Amino acid sequence: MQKGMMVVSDADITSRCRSRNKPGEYMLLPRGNRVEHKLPHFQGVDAQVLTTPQIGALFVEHELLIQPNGGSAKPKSEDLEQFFFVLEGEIDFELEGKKQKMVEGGFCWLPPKNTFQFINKGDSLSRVVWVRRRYEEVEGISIPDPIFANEKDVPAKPVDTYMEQHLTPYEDLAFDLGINLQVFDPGVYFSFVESHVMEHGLYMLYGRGVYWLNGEYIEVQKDDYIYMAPWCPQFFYATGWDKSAYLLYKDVNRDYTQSL
Ligand code: UGY
Ligand code: MN
Repeated sequence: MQKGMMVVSDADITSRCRSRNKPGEYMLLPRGNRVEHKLPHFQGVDAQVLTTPQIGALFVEHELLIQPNGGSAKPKSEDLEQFFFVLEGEIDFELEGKKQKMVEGGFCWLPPKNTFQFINKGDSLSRVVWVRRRYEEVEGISIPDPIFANEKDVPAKPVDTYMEQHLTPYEDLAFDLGINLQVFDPGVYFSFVESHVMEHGLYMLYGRGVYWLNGEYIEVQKDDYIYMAPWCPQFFYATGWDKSAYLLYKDVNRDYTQSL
């Protein structure tokens, strides 16, 4: 046996695994169950794959683990819109030649075909959530310009029973990619069970709670990831003594006729 290798001392390890995959309903992917991959055009970067079309999703989401001096190997441009959110550490981001430092809580949204690259100039690991989807253009509505900001500067508004920050301003119909940050006081729960066509990619930032998904109760905590399929009935209540919050992807502002 390799020195330092983890020895499973408890035969119940699988019964304690919280990861669940219910195709067509939801998937819970705690941090401890995620595996890492390399991606083309990056160096010093490991990627955890969170959501892909294999599960039926119309978006792709990764967590990027960026070592000091790691980042893009060369400028990158894609036919997709993109959203980056810094969970931990920092990155120096360059968009179309313009430089921006992004620290914890920093985020950016890029329209399709923008050329970007980034590097971690810090001396510790940076963790970044990366969401991509195909932008659905609408006649008469122009594609928005890129956004760079920090969630600390985005106003929180009361929605239902909790506070919500729109990181992409999807009150504007030009956005079809909605990212919001939802913050819950301990004990707060939704006022109704949501069921909607929009998919979710949910990244738990801090705190803990119980998610009710299509009839099942699931405990969730910091660093958990949940994919919710269209129409998955969903309900959250926050537990513990402190606030909890998650970063939430949803598709917005389009009429689902694109694939007819
Ligand atoms: O806006 C939403 O769809 C959001 N409230 N859903 C959720 O948090 N599961
Ligand atoms: Mn929802």
